[in-house]
Amino acid sequence: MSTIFVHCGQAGNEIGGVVWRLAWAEKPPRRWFFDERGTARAVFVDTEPKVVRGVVRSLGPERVHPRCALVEQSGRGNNWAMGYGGVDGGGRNGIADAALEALRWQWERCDWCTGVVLSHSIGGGTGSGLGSLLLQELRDEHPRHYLTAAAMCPFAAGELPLGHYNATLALSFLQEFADAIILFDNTQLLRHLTSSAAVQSHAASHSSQQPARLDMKHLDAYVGSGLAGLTFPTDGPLGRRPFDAADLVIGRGVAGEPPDERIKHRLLQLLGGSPCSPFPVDYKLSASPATALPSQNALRSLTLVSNRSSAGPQLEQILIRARLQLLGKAYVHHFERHGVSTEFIAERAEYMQTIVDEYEGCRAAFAGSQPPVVSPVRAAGAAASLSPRGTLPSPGNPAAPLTPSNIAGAAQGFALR
Ligand SMILES: Nc1nc2c(ncn2[C@@H]2O[C@H](COP(=O)(O)OP(=O)(O)OP(=O)(O)O)[C@@H](O)[C@H]2O)c(=O)[nH]1
Ligand SMILES: [Mg+2]
Repeated sequence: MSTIFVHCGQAGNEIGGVVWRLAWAEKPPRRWFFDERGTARAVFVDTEPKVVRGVVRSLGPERVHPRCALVEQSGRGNNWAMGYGGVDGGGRNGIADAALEALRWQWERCDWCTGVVLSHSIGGGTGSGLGSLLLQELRDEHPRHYLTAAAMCPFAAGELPLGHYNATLALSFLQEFADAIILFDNTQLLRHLTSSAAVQSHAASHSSQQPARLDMKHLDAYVGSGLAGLTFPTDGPLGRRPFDAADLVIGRGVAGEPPDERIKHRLLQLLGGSPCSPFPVDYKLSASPATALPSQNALRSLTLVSNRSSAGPQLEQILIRARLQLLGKAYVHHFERHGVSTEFIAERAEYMQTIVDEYEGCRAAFAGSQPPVVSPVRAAGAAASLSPRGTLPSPGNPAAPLTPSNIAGAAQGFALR
């Protein structure tokens, strides 16, 4: 049983590098993640060469199969339309074909593949646009397997002019084609890590240690170890198994130790009850000390992914910014030039609005203690609406349920100890 990873665009590959360094550092190494020759069951793809080459160099070229490290020279100019349609538009997207071919190749070499985990940012061009296309195509090829996206949201200040359009478009595709979305928010991550660094620096002021300076690498380390904590195999009633989208809380630690009731109690306090699930906190334990992630320097760690309505305001902020730009038709010519019309962006924004509204409905119902009507995390095998390759799907197809429930807001809770 294996899971295949695809790392797409700059941020996706930087995070992939962290995940795979942790995978190799585990003792004994997990055979689910590697083929019989010890290379990663992963595809690293970017439209610029630098990051993928750096990641391959740092992991060791023998760890990544040459046909699974795919690069182009041009980049996608922080433009979703170029990532989705290719530089020329018109459905010709050579790197997408190559990535799908590499994924097929990886898939055929697994005895039993549970699905694919995609890591990417949704604010640029490649991770957001190419990532959207890959998910759409993978859903077409594998309607009954889990597709999970670990998506980095752009900084709220909007460091890229097209960032909020890109994020809106990508989120609408993730909602339509993925079974689970793990949202990381750069702004929240930076805030969280800055306050942790402040605490550490306060402690360091009493010692001779210098406080660390925060940069993107710290964000990547945090996200990568969170993703590893979630997606590495655990010991469940069915034996050791890799990640599936049903896991919500994963404890890793000392052999045979039962779940700590105090931690469970604290988690319940933190999360509150859930009107959606009779099991608001579910543990999947890893019984081997080896699975305590080495980067954490701890024998025990707990990874938490919570499916909470708090993802709603996060999505809303992205949407509001995109809609404000759309009102003034700001920058839309960048998309039109590559075959994505203003109407299409408006449609996808409208689609995302329904998700935000559903989250708001959940929050309102929760506040009034009325159990809201939401479906559970979409099960593997749920039908998704499919579009012919290279054509843009129209949103709102009834086959793709408009529920917020497959978007998990993960930013606040990761790696609780
Ligand atoms: N957390 C995190 N975010 C990043 C990283 N690199 C870029 N970002 C964020 O991702 C967005 C830009 O996406 P990139 O991943 O650089 O873009 P890309 O997917 O390579 O697409 P193009 O370069 O436009 O072709 C911005 O919001 C950045 O803040 C990273 O290493 N970690
Ligand atoms: Mg790039």
